[in-house]
Amino acid sequence: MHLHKYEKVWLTFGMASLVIFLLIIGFAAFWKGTHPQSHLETIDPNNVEAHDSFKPENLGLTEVADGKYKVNIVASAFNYDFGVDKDEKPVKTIRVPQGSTILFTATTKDVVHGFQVAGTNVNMMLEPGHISRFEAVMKNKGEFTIVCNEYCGIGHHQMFGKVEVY
Ligand SMILES: [Cu+2]
Repeated sequence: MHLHKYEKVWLTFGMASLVIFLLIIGFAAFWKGTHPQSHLETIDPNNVEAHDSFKPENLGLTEVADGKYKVNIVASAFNYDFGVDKDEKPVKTIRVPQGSTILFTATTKDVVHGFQVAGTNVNMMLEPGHISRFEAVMKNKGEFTIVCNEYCGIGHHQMFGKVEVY
């Protein structure tokens, strides 16, 4: 079978691109730990408080065992609700020691939001009617900004928070 020179060039280019893309996906998934969140549970977006995890007193950080934490979050335009501190001020920073395991459980009351902890492998999509869960180990010390990476409206840039690993 005769292959034209340009055909060979394009075939090689196509196959090389495929291999490169698969390597990038493999690197992100197996080395960097980037995985989609669990989306199996559903919830009524108009009544998220009915779910135990999203009752106002259960929001934010809770230590469940030594080095194991859970963080419950309700997202809405344009805020992440991590509950309130002892002075009734909204919590914006989650503090955990290095090496902690955190189970993030989040949902949204209105539109699709993102929940990314920049610099870690935590990156969830929050969809109305679904509960997103993702467990991550905080391997590195530092301050990691929580950002919404799904454009959700005019106040999108005001959705933020922080994870501080000490
Ligand atoms: Cu947003």
